[in-house]
Amino acid sequence: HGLTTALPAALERGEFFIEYQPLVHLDDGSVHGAEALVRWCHPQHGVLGPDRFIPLAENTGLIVPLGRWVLQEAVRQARFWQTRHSDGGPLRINVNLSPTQLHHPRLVAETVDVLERSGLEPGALCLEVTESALIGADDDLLKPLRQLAEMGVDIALDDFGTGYSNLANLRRMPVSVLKLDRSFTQGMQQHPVDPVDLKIVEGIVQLAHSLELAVTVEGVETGAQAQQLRELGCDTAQGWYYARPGAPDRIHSLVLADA
Ligand code: G
Ligand code: G
Ligand code: MN
Ligand code: NA
Repeated sequence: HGLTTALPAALERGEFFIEYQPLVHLDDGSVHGAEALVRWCHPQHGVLGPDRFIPLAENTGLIVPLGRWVLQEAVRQARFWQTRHSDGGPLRINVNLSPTQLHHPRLVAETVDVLERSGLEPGALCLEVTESALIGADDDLLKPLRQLAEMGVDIALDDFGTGYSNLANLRRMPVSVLKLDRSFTQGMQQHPVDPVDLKIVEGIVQLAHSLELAVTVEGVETGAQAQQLRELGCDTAQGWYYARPGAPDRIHSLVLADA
């Protein structure tokens, strides 16, 4: 595959960049943080989304240096936003971790290093891990996440509801946020909303809150969905209704608009 062989040189040449999508508090729409979403500005094919190259990077192991770059860059950016807001702001940064990164022996050491060098407090970082990456996870896999969580880093279970994880398993996972998959939010767009869909989301939110997990909803595209999800007790949201992924300056202006 041409894209696969081009990956290492692309990283060296600085062809990757990050877009940021805000996460907002559902109650008042204020900015809570942003998720870092990597893109590849390919010299021939133009801008490629992560779905086009993350799986290739996973297969070849290039995800490790690429993921390290994303983490460094996103943490540096978050620290920059914080210093530009006079109050130092609670702005948080979410970074996706792929399964290979999760298995990498230096994940904890490198994350600590990136945080220390940037000056960002660990509590401002949230690492997103997909539900499927943690299915059947044993202690060896959970240990680094536990160490990060003990330092104050938030761990979010991404795409929640699409995997097959046993809900009871959540108790032994060092997770503090559930990111409800976009498919649930899409269900909120039907008129009328299927009452069973409502019950399912309501149940997940109650369970999450009883385990002291926060609930973020993805893919909010309309005000009606936002209202519905707010009534169901979700905490934070992300989606085109608030903002599409975009350049870092966009986040800065959204935060300033709140202030
Ligand atoms: O923007 P969207 O097409 O931007 O993202 C698609 C998917 O790619 C999402 O599920 C997201 O979790 C994943 N993704 C985006 N950026 C990264 C990244 O830096 N690392 C990993 N592992 N996944 C990412
Ligand atoms: O981490 P992950 O799967 O969740 O990344 C989020 C993905 O969802 C990215 O591809 C992003 O561009 C996309 N996305 C973000 N907000 C919306 C939205 O409101 N609607 C849809 N359809 N996709 C969204
Ligand atoms: Mn994500
Ligand atoms: Na997701």
